[in-house]
Amino acid sequence: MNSSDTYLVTGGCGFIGSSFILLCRKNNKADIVNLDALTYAGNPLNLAELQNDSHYHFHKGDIGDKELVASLLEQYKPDAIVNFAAESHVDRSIFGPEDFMKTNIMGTFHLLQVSLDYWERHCKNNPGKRFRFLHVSTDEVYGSLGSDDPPFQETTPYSPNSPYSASKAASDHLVRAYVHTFGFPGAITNCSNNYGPRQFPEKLIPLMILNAREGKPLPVYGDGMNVRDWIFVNDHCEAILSVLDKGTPGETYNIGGNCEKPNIEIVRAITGVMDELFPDSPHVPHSSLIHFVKDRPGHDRRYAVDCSKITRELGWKPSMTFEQGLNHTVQWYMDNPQWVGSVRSGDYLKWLEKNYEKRS
Ligand code: NAD
Ligand code: TDX
Repeated sequence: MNSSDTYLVTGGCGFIGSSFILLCRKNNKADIVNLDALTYAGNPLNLAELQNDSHYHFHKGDIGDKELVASLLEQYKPDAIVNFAAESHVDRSIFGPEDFMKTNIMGTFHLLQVSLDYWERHCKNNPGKRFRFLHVSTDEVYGSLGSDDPPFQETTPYSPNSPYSASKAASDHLVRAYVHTFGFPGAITNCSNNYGPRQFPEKLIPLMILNAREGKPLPVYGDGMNVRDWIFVNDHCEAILSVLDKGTPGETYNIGGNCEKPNIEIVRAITGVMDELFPDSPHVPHSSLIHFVKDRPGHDRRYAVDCSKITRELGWKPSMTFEQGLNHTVQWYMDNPQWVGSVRSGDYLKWLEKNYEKRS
């Protein structure tokens, strides 16, 4: 891919999509067309700094809207489509799975079908037009590991356990089937837990940062010993760029941070950073705010990702240490009260009430 390329990015107003777009524009990597439905998780403020960038175009809409997607493909003739658009929160998928099926399965299906048509008409028989469809997925499709199991590899059988991960697994299978059946140049990335600036504060790390600052309880599910493999969001975005540039169509690439930690360790690390930043706070030690609450139903015990394939084949590896990444993230939330205010709408407050009332 080169700097005159155009990428159609879906879900670009969300956490990872916005980081990806900012990275692309910062490096003048490609022109960006961002298609986002602006659900509760999509925040135009995430990309406010691009408002005068003539190489960035925003369109509000649904990936399942075939006419709209077809017209965008005709208008912009992108060199790649990067599909971030999804419902992404596991707890929400337990309380209300329908939107997950609509966007993650049917939305991806419609996007694929329209993209296939575009590719067949404009790229397939045109040696001058290199095209990629990159589907951004999750390590959760592989299910849950025991404490002694080896990390997930690309060949690990799918075994999704939540409505969220089942919907992502279904979308991965659709991409795979379009590659196999039609020779469509799709690739899939399965990444572990991201953290960093602009993550919606329903997810563990930003929720704990904001609650700790405000002296609210820090709700740890179950015994706090569920393990996740944490990656700083920019490392994930760099990995996606390397798959777009150097990846082989039809392949799957696992992406991870080589950073397995139990949840309680993450929460304690956050309270430690808060103690250092705010030694005069009445909530010191912030660890006194930790509360163990009722577990998530079907809570996967452990995720760990073997990302040796992308390192070996494409030369990517994570660069941010957890300590650096966490300090940077906490500081970002402290420095951006306007952003925090903007996402704490009525919907967010209703969600907190619904989720955490059931756990107390
Ligand atoms: P997010 O919830 O922060 O953002 C999702 C974005 O998609 C929002 O901007 C939303 O408005 C948009 N969207 C939702 N439905 C849409 C639709 N029908 N049409 C168009 N846009 C729509 O999610 P995120 O954390 O940035 O995750 C992005 C992608 O990465 C998802 O596919 C997710 O499954 C995957 N992923 C996330 C993580 C993680 O730790 N957050 C890890 C691995 C993979
Ligand atoms: O209040 C909480 N307390 C708590 O103990 C919350 C919100 C979470 N947790 C636990 C549940 C998980 O074990 O922390 C861990 C992380 O939870 P989430 O931030 O909800 O992430 P997770 O369920 O692991 O899924 C995330 O990583 C993979 C993303 O939300 C997915 O989109 C991605 O695919």
